[in-house]
Amino acid sequence: MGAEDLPIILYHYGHSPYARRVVWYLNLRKIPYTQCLQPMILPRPDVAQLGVAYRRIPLLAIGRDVYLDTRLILQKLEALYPASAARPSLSAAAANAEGRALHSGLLSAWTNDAGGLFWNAVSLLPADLPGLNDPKFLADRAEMMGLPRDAPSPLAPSARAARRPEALCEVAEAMYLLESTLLAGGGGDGGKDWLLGTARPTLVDIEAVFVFVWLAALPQDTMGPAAFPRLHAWVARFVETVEAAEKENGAPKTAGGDEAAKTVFGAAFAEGEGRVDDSNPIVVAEGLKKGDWVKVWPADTGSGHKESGKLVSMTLKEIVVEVQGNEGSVRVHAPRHGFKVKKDVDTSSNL
Ligand SMILES: N[C@@H](CCC(=O)N[C@@H](CS)C(=O)NCC(=O)O)C(=O)O
Repeated sequence: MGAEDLPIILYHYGHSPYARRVVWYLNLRKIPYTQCLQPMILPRPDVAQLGVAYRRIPLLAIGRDVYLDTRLILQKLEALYPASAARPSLSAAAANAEGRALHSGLLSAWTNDAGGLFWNAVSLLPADLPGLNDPKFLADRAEMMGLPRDAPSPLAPSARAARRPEALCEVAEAMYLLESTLLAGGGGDGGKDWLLGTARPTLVDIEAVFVFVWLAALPQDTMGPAAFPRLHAWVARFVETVEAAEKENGAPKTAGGDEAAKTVFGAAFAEGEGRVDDSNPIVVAEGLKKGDWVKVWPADTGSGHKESGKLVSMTLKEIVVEVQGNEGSVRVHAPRHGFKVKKDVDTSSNL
């Protein structure tokens, strides 16, 4: 059975700019999925019943494999759902080696990594956004950032206002970079339609555009269409393209947490077990072997929520652990970049 026959469940909430990356991808490639909608703050019992400790959104289950972090999720969807007439390609690899480099490392790190463009965009959110004035939301995100509950929130309006001038400069600089390089040079005045000069958007567009789509809904300051016409045209083109795809595919099915968990536990694995690469420097340093009990967690945010389970596979790209949920086990896949793995004591005897 191939991944094509397995259920795909996206755990997310509508306001998550990270989840939009995956929703766009699935729609542009016409890959059907089911969504399991989550609250914007903890607790998330639907995720907990899978045995998954990770607290961030989104997560994607393909069969009995659960993928964390959109960077890995997008790469896995690429690998497990090869392009066909029914599933149009978004692959940057189809474009050229430059495109591959841009997607698999550079733009992804630029927009996502700690302190990068995403964080600067957060500093620009309007002061009156309801969540950002809700003490429960601020306490939840303080926990996510590893701060004590009574510490001043870096998301509170006053803290974001203090960072705003610098964030405006950072974001404008990023806009300038795209405007004057990847979006320029299409021949006409308007520059290129997509970052790699392709006829359709690619993964490279998704990696870069999501922060700007989020920002496009905000007051424009010095970053409006007059200053960055190509960038704004690209964002509008992207939104129009994904909205058309979403309309064509129709709304996804929605499952409640119990139904979603039943589907996951009842499904086959999407991938073989893989192996623990014993030449990997972290594997060597930690003395890791397949089957060892380990903890795995994100290094930037949400690091207080650690997966605990048996090491199934570890490569340069990925760490996979088997964790015990309510009705069976699932394999949790985390990208190696941005995540930590450490040997741990087996606290369970039933895996
Ligand atoms: N690097 C992660 C970042 C995910 C992330 O930070 N997501 C936000 C929502 S957009 C989040 O989880 N916020 C806290 C929460 O919802 O619990 C990814 O690419 O998936």
